[in-house]
Amino acid sequence: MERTLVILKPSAIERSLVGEVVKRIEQKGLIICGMKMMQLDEKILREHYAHLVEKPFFPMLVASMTVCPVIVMCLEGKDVVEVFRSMTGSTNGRKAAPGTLRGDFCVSGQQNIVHASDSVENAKIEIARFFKPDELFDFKPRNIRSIYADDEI
Ligand code: IDP
Ligand code: MG
Repeated sequence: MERTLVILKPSAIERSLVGEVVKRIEQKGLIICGMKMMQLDEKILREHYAHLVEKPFFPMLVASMTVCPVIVMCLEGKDVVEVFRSMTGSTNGRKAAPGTLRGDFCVSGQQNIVHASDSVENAKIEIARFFKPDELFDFKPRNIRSIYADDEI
């Protein structure tokens, strides 16, 4: 099944929103196949946010992403990249729809609590950037047939 990368950003850690985000992931029926705390640095952020390195706000973004450790998660599910992007909502929390993580828990364009991979291709690259193979677990919960129909898995 498809996988995606999630980062619980320092804005989630410092505001004690880890449980809220994990709760929604579990309630939705997504499988957590990897999860760890780590301290990011500028080197990894220059890779992860390569599309933003030239933006004037990039130094501020690096500062905000390194202020404390983050929690990285790998999620698994059918179409999980699209599913979790829609649960995340628009980049700017002030514009994100109510019911999404950003729409419900933040009001900032930068301090927006979660990162979610934006394509299947990028998800593969991002998962390999943040996880070693032996930190990911290939298992299915025993109630998987209550989560998906037989022809969906
Ligand atoms: P995304 O997180 O919704 O995929 P991206 O455009 O990939 O959005 O930007 C990555 C992150 O960079 C955002 O989540 C946000 O934290 C930060 N960011 C994006 N645009 C701005 C901006 O205009 N000002 C400050 N921070 C920004
Ligand atoms: Mg992005």
